[in-house]
Amino acid sequence: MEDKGYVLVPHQKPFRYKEGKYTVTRGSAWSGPGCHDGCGVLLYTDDEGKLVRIAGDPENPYNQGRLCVRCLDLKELVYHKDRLTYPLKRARENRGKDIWERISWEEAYDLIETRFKEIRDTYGAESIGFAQGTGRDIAAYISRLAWSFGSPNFMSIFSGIACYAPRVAGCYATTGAFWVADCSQQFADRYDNPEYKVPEVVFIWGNYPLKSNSDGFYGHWIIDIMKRGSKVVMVDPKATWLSARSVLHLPVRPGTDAALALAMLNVIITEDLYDHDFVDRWCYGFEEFKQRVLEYSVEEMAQSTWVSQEKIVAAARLLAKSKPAALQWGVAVDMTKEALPAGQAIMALFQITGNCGVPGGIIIPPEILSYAGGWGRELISDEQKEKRIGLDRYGLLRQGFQLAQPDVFVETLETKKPYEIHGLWLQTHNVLSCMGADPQTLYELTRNLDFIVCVDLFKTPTIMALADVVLPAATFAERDGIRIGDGAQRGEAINKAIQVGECKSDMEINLELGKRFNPEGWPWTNLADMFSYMVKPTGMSFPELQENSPAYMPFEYRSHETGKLRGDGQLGFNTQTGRIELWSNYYNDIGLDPLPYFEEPSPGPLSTPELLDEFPLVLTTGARNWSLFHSEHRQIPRLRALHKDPTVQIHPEAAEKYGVTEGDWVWIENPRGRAKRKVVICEFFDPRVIACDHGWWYPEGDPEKFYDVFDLNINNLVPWGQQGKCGFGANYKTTLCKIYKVAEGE
Ligand SMILES: Nc1nc2c(c(=O)[nH]1)N[C@H]1C(S)=C(S)[C@@H](COP(=O)(O)OP(=O)(O)OC[C@H]3O[C@@H](n4cnc5c(=O)[nH]c(N)nc54)[C@H](O)[C@@H]3O)O[C@H]1N2
Ligand SMILES: Nc1nc2c(c(=O)[nH]1)N[C@H]1C(S)=C(S)[C@@H](COP(=O)(O)OP(=O)(O)OC[C@H]3O[C@@H](n4cnc5c(=O)[nH]c(N)nc54)[C@H](O)[C@@H]3O)O[C@H]1N2
Ligand code: SF4
Ligand SMILES: [Mo]
Repeated sequence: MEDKGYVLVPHQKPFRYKEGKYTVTRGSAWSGPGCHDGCGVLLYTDDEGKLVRIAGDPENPYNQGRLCVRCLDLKELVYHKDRLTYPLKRARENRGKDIWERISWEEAYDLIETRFKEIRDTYGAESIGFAQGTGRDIAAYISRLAWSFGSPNFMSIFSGIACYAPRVAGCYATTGAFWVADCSQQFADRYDNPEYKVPEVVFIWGNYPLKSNSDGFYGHWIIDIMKRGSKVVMVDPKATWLSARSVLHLPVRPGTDAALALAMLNVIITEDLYDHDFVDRWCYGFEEFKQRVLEYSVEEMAQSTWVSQEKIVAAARLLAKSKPAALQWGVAVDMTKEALPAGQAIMALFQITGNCGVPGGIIIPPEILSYAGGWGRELISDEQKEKRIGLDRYGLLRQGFQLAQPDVFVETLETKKPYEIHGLWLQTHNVLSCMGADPQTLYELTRNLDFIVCVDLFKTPTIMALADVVLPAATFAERDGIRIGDGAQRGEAINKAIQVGECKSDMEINLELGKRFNPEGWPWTNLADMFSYMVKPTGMSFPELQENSPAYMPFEYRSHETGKLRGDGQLGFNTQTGRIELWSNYYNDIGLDPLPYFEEPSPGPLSTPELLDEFPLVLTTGARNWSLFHSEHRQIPRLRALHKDPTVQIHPEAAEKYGVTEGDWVWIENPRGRAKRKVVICEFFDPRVIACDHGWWYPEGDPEKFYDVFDLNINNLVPWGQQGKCGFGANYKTTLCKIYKVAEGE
């Protein structure tokens, strides 16, 4: 074991030990089922190798022994009768029918190898798309599979890649790095680290961390810092448990976050509350930025955002006067068409107030391995790389982001230009239930493709509708792996405790198939060798990491002052000017507006007032709940009991106005489509706003009706092809709609 300066967490016991009659395996809960975090867990198994109990690992600094309900209930999921436990195939003419044949892994691999190679030989490797969902440990392995096969089209089939990618791409373009709220997550000794300071105030913006634990950020840390004195400001259209405990709640109209941020910037600049020293030394383009910001008056933006002028001014002053102040933001920022400038404006609030790189402010999370760029880029030829869908249209895809642009992919399915798509590899991706916009159109465009493979834990609507071959994936309890995901990365092992059926991990599947597609691209004889290769930067092999997890990377604050952020060792940030670019050279170079701006979401009450008569309500969708991860967990009885049906939350005044009452089944409809929901009356929202949950299908429903997904999916109301100007961002969380009762028999 080579000393690379990593800080290890001392353990009393090896990673696998006996406790009474049980064997305990220490590890990480990442993934499946899905989650962005991968908390430290202890898996208890009995003599027969059965999982009997799961507990949080108190020695793991990340979650410090805590677990949420989805992990606590893992046993029910792992041994569920509907788990996929062996490979399946279905004859091409039976697509859509529940007629499957059990096959061996060998036969499945043979079939996939033969069909994929046929398609590659006939139409080119680019005609197969390799797609994944979120929050499961797959990014590195699926990008490598795609690129080693020769396809540049690695992606999520997700309009505007409207999750995380806009925030990450925007931050990289303007600052050369991504930033996260400092909750001491980068230190093995956490809040006790002598350098750490809790934020005086934390802005929680378009995010509900207690339920979502998003992007490697464990929600409980917010409670931890509140207990240590942090104040909270919530930017959320919804009144919540946290907003009730915050010093300010800004109930922003869905899709208008940029307007709010620009108005706050206006206050901070006009009242001269910004950090002159930081702006002078480390920011570029302040004068132009200031002129732009001054175009957004508090008065006008209050009208756009439905947040009062007093609250906007109070929030701006509180932010500017609190040192340090942190930002914890979420997917609501991405789920509007012009997400990039929205994120740019929100980030600028924390930049011009001097909160970058300071203890308790926003920090650049240490990174062992960059997944955002994918793994295995060297395996695809330059010629194939250039065929990536969307590359010719969007400059942002050229640097850093290696994904195909999904709206252009859908367009390509339809127009067959610049080439035809013939196959799909869908791994951790129930795209017809959850990620895809307009699922019926997506279904029509994919149902006749030559060959489709899905890798999943359960039979989903996507599998029923599209798959020819289905491969059963393992949960985190059933596999080895490494946890190097989002947020502050730590080297952490996922350790196998049990085997269920013939399930294999995604890593094993991709390694075995990868060897068939391109043996040089997958030179490892087994998984441990592959993982050892991947965690080399820690100075440990995989077996060493298993004993020494989690391993924390060396970290320092204000690294821009010590030349650690740039390849050339110069001081400053990793941008063209070495500064944080408030006026972005990068955007300017690729033909985008270099400054942040706000565009009214459309459709919307201010942009399309003519629609208001028929579609009077603003709809936001998809706010997370405790027990369901996207389209998962619907078949797990205890988790489903916490959230039984798809719901619409509506204010009592609005309910009365539109003639619906608690428990009614209703349609939520806009010009694009409609979805069924059950009414929940509450005063969480402005009477002009309603909220629907997402990801719905009924596993108990008819598989040949794709488990009712086309009635239940709220994305029936979301179009393809309305992505932001930069290719990122889409209106998943803002549209206009109406509500009316489902007729009898419907
Ligand atoms: N209207 C609306 N739509 C939304 C959102 C919203 O807020 N509003 N949120 C969006 C966001 S942010 C995202 S990221 C997407 C998510 O969309 P997806 O990530 O596509 O989520 P799922 O539909 O749940 O599909 C994941 C599938 O992977 C399977 N699975 C789980 N773990 C594993 C594993 O380890 N291996 C394998 N092979 N399979 C696994 C699950 O059983 C499930 O069928 O949805 C988006 N959809
Ligand atoms: N339990 C559970 N956890 C999850 C997931 C899950 O499905 N279930 N999904 C995971 C994924 S992929 C993601 S991306 C994250 C997302 O998790 P978060 O980033 O927390 O996003 P949401 O829960 O969709 O929305 C957060 C808050 O934004 C508010 N909101 C809605 N519209 C707007 C708006 O226009 N502006 C602002 N400022 N706020 C708005 C909602 O009311 C909600 O309270 O969660 C991850 N974690
Ligand atoms: S955040 Fe919750 S669901 Fe995710 S790994 Fe941790 S305990 Fe499990
Ligand atoms: Mo997401």
